[in-house]
Amino acid sequence: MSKPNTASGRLILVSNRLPIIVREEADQLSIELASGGLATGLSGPHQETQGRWIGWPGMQSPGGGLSGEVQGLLDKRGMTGIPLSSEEYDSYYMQVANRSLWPLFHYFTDRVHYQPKDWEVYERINQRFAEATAAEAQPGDRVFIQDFHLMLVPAMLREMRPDLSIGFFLHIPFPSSEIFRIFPKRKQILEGLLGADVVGFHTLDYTRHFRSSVRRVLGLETSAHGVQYDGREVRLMAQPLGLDVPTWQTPSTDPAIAAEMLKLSEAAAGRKIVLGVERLDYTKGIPERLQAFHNLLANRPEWNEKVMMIQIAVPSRIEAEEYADLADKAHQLAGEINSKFGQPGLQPLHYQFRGVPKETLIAMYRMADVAVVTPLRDGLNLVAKEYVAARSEDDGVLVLSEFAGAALELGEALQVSPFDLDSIEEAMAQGLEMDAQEQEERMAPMRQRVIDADVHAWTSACLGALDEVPERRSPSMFSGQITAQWSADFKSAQKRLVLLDYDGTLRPFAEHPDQATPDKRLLALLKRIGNDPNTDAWIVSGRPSEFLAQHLSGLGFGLVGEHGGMLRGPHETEFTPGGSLPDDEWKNDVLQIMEQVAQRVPGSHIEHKSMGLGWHYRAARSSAAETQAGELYQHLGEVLSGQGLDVLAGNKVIEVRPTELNKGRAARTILENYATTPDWILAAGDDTTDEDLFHAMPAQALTLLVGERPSSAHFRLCSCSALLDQLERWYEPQFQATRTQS
Ligand code: GDG
Repeated sequence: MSKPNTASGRLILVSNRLPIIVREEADQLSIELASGGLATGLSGPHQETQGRWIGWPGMQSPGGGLSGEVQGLLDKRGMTGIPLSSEEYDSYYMQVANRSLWPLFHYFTDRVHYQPKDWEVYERINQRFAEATAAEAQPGDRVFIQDFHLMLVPAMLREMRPDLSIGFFLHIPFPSSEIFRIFPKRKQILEGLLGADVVGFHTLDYTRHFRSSVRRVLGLETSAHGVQYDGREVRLMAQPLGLDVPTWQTPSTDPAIAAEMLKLSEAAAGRKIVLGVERLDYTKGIPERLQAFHNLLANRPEWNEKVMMIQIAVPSRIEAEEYADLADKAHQLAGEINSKFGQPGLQPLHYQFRGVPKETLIAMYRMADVAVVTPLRDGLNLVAKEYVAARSEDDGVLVLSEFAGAALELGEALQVSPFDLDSIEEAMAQGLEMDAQEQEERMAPMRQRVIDADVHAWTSACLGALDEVPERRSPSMFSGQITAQWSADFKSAQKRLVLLDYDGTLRPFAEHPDQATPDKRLLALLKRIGNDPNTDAWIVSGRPSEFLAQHLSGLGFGLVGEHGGMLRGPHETEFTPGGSLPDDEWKNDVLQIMEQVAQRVPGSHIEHKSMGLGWHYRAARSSAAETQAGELYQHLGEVLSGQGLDVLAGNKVIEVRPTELNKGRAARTILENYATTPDWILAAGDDTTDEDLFHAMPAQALTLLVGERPSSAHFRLCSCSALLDQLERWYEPQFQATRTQS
């Protein structure tokens, strides 16, 4: 009995801006597809699945709607336009996205212009995007939402359409939690993003920052894969965006590129070329770079007539005052460099405050001896990758900021700190002087990497993660026809095997583990199961063996304690180890760490087991307990890595125990005792340690999760008492009698 496998549906893309350019000529509207790596990567699956792309078409809608003509044109291309009035554009896009979230996420906290009234508009527009998506999506569709403009959409959409698989990708950095938690709406942003099933970032650093923000701000538990939230596992992934490589490999014989290369070589007049290209944005480090170029000319006069720099600064968000100030500053510096170091007919700096056509850009990448990409902070940085992809001869030198996400992939670049102007100047000089062999040794591996990890690799990784979502959902309820079928099988079975976890499965959690003893109802039920001649029954628990022996002896059950560490058969009186005992040297170190944390969190306590140690914080009063648990989990994971020990984040407990000993291994030991596998097997459990038990079960077993979370169990019941009700029905004498008669 396996879970339904939902075939991937259509792809619904959601981004602030649609990938189009709307043109109006002689009263005639037309729509052209915009080029760009992201649009190219996503347009394939968009078309193949006959999907939909939802976004703002780029023109302001004073009346609050799009004309039928525009919508008709978009429709033909599988697009849905979201209208924005100029006031909405200003609040949602300029003020919140560009003047609050952009500086915050790039660590420019002093530039954050947060205004509650603008945030309301951001919420409203996110709601508008979510509603349009909910209306568009059919059952089984996958939704992929892009970037920081739409961070509330995942949760809003889930509220309306919990059936959809929802992915989100952040194209800018996710900052350290120390920066992120400054923002007044930090909680709402995290909850918004956690509405997705998969959240993607460019680098592992950003996933780590996100995880620590989630722990710190929302107090949630996180794991290596993601975050447990609202009965779901939100998967986090690090996948840097790639290029549409062929664009940057267009040969130099292309007439437009050839013409541009000729123009450039005339302008260079034999000088080497240093290149900078970006939107004019304060994150990109343009004034710092110009200053470093100034210093190069001032400190190394031998280069004065041998080098020219081209700096393309594409106007961007220029209506905001900080961008206008930046433009002034860059202009002023450019003027200073040329007046100081220029000679008649020979300007050292070609500063262009405008964008250039793609062919010109390719020509510049091909001609530049050194590309200087030195952002102060950048999510990834495509320019660095484009320069590398365009170097078909494996020559040229890339100077790259260590604060760009792309630095992790482009390790052979000359990496610099953009805050250290001397290091930029030094790298520029080193690049200008580098011999051909070293250039190739550095460029060739980078180029291969950029070619391999292209935009299609990014798309298939992101969509692949979305495809897995249906399998990661909570199991479906154990009810109706399914229960009836398993009940019929129960009756006809000759030999049954029942494996039950204890805490959270048979007995709800109490504030302190010692208080969670079995009550009369549970004892009566267990006795009935244990006495059934057709049933072999086991408790498979994380509890110390002493607790199990004290409270669950004499019921006819076999007992497994310490997550499989200790076993005692139904007719035995002593526990034996579930495997070879590892040495105990690690325990003192772990105990010391746990004691420090326990001291800080009143009400928490440490549990000693023969195989492991656990720090319990269910009874902790301090709201910092979750944060401490997260820190402890991470710290122990790092300290103990490679020692054959597992660190488990259970239900309000962090445990350390030998990897080799788990409930799955204990279950396999039990199963090995049968010459013929029992014909009716039940395994029930609630927390992640029970997943080992579920995995160890043969395919025909019934695996039941108590509670709601993603699990490999076949079905779920909502509570301990629902499980007890079901077991009582199966093991009541009347039910047994029907079996005997039949
Ligand atoms: C954000 C993140 C992340 C630039 N000038 C011209 C021109 N460009 C093109 C480049 C490149 C793109 O613009 C810029 O991309 P970046 O990645 O460098 O930077 P952002 O715009 O800040 O992008 C960034 C990116 O999202 C993707 O996830 O890498 O970290 O900040 O493709 O070629 N194109 C043309 N003329 C120009 O003058 N034709």
